[in-house]
Amino acid sequence: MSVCFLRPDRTHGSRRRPWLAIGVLAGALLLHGAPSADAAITGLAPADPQPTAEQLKPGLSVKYHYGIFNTIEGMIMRTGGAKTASPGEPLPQLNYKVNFGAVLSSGRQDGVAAFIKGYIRFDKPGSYVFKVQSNDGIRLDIGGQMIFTDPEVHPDTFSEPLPVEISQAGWYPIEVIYFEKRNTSTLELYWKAPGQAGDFAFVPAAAFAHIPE
Ligand SMILES: [Ca+2]
Repeated sequence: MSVCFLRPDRTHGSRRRPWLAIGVLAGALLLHGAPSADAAITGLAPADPQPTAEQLKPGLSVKYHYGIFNTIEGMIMRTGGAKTASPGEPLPQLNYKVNFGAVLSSGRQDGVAAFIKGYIRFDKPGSYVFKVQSNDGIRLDIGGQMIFTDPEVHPDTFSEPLPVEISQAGWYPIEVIYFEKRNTSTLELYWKAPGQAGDFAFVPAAAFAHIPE
């Protein structure tokens, strides 16, 4: 109320603005939180400059932290994130559904957090639709856009189809932050590329690469 007394000319606006602010916030959450099956994600930026064939090695790079985590955010806060993680063997592609087996290339079955990085190649522009299966938490970014997150502990769960509009062919940065708490673990990335026959297929190993640090 003190604002109203000091600036009586703003009284009218101050009655309306909270609703405006709530509307804008709700809109932002909707846009950022859960891409629907209808709304393609746009604005993905290709790597600039594009990596050269000489720089690139197959698969995605991965770094690990070990511990029991409950959320992506909590895990990053507790560990310090990728900067302090230990490098592991690169991942040829994201097709891990290992039941009670070792998580990714860590050699451990539980209590693993992974920071996965590299490039994904879109051979032509157009509409690509991704699908993720995860257990436990995951966040996926491509070309600087968040494509999907399911940041807490959960059993094997498929995402909705995640349509993405690619405006030019080439290599795009990809980042996956993932953790496995206990029991079974799964990390799978599927796509349906433009003109791809049949159902969703794993993003092929040929579409992933990284620059070793
Ligand atoms: Ca699990």
